[in-house]
Amino acid sequence: MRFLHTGDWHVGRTIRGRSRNDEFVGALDEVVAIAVDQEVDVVLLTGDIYDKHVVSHDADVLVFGTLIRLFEAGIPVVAIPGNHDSEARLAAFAPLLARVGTHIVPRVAPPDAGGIVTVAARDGKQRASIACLPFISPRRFSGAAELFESTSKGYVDFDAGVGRVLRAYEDAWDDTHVNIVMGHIFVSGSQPGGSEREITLGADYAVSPQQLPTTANYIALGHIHKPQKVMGAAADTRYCGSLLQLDFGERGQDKSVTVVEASPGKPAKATDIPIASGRSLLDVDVTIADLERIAADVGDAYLRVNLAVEQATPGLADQVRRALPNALDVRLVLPEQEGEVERRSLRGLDPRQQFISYYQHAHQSQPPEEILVAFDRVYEDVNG
Ligand SMILES: [Mn+2]
Repeated sequence: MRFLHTGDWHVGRTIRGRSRNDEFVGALDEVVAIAVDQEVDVVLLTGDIYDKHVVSHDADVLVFGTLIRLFEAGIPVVAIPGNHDSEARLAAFAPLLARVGTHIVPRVAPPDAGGIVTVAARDGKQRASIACLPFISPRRFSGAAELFESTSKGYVDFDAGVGRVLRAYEDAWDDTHVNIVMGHIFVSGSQPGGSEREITLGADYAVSPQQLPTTANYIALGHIHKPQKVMGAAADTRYCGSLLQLDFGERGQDKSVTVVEASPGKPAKATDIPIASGRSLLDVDVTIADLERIAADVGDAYLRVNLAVEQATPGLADQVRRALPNALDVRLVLPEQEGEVERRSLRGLDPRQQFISYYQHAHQSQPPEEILVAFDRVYEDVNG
């Protein structure tokens, strides 16, 4: 059987207030075209379908339209929520979408209560048993009693608890089927793409590769935005990555979907197929004299501009934006002063690391855990 593994669509995501709807339209056109060209039997949609719990009409139009086009092409979809999706909203839509071939598993469920979705190949000869592991917050997973125990016990239990769920799926599998796991989880050892929510990549959300079923023909994961094969897992386990470079942390990353050929009892063969519709996100170092030349080079890329000047004068950022209409951030780089090297090196860090660095500088000590928790909460609120 052939599967198309895609996820982390984040439909509805904007960048610095600019809509990316056109890019999503292009990328999802590509996804549908690849599914049709490759004659896949099933699309595995591994969570973070939407970017936010509260969804814009444009985002719904695009997601529903994509699912209907796949249905009309005779290709069923199996989908799970990610941490960006409202599982309650997807649960509400599930019975409707089931009528158009999209099977959503909104919550973790035992194998015989909807946790495993069985799909037939289009030639009717083979069947796939797809075990679904939607995003689960460890806080909910651990159960109320364990909220009173130490944090370390909490995350050991999350890892072991996910392992128990996966073993229950494995026990229910039929070895004449193609057996697949799809999950929205962070497997320890994988490399973040740079714009996932940091808070969901911590140790308490990690699942160790040893917990993943060894008898799976393929394990399709969402959550990490950089496409990659997961090391240390017995079965072929991959993150398909996001469809667009969603933020500057993902600049320079090639985006793709994964097409998987799998048969019962045989290793799968996975191939990444590029998705080209998204604009590039670029960091550029310029002077005022360079602006014209850079404008000709960068095409429609979104830019983070570091403008080197002798001194800060009013209107510089406007001058950059006139020459480079896609400059989203403009930062002035003044001649090296004390502290400048340190400030410059901050640019390579993600926001959480920048905050830690700021805190260390301001307080001459490490930020306490509760401050970091508060930072994560505020950052998550601001970033939706
Ligand atoms: Mn995501």
